[in-house]
Amino acid sequence: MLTIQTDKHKLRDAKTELHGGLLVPPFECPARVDRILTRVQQVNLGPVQEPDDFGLKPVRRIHDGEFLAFLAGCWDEWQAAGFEGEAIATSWPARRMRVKPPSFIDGKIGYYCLASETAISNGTWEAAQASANVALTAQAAIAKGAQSAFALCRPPGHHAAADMFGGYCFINNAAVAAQAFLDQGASRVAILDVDFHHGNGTQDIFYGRDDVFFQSLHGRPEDAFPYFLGYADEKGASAGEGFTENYPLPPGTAFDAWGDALATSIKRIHDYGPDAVVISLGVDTFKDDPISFFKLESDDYKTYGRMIAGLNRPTLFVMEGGYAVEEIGINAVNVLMGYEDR
Ligand code: 5XA
Ligand code: ZN
Repeated sequence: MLTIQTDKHKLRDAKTELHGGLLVPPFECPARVDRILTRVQQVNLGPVQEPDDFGLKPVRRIHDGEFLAFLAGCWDEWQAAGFEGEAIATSWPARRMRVKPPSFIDGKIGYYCLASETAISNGTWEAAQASANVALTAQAAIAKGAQSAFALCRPPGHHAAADMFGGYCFINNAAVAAQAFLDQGASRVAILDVDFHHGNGTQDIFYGRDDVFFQSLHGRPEDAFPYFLGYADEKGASAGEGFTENYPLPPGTAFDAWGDALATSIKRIHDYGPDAVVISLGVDTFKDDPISFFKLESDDYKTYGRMIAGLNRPTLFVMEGGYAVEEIGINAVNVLMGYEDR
């Protein structure tokens, strides 16, 4: 399987994450990609290539222009305001307030942010664009005839909505790639999000549409980030009614129950008959993940890679979360090896 990767991910190197009331080193760190890449090479998964530059046109198909301008200027505006730390939102348009972007960066960042763990710093915007290019290059390889490809994206994307960042995400790489399939002639695309966290951004982007079938298996919102979306009764709206399906699962879920939910989801995707499948591949479902509560074992990743292969559709794997850095390479690449039945 072809892997697309760039060292530009290292430009995303925030030093702080707001976690448990403390500013700690971010869980979403450059070492994650280094470990996965090492494993890709160890098992000879296939060639590793640099991404092409697609510019912002395909990104604008998904994201709001004002939001992208905010991301591009945020760090400079934050510094110009004289703040000493990294850019972190502290105020939001909460219930019964005016949902209107302020001019001053301290307010503007709250308008465009969905969760304050994610700091913006020097290089964040460049890395986010490079990550989208990784997804688009892998998508292009499939459009040219490859049966599968691995977009080793960092930063991840599935929490990013059309006009919101957070949960370590800025540009929704999976959504941008899905839209590219459609723009190049596909009529239906399925997105299967197997990250521990609900893909709220992806759901929100496609909620009113019937050309993208969105499925997410995740920690139930009563207990897990992003908390405010991902219930089983969210099924899409207007033309999108019936094209979103959520599988919220409780703390302690191991592969028996998780795999059952996946089998149901795969059957639903099979019945939909997509031209292409995009997998939002997060491995924070692992039993030792430091910020999640599922109990998958390393071998389970191979098993479910095989299950995904059973769909027999062109499949783009887009890297999302996973913070057990020691095992992230084994777990992520196990999915890809399972898919290839190795
Ligand atoms: O998939 N999303 C993540 O892994 C980010 C979770 C952020 C929790 N504050
Ligand atoms: Zn996650």
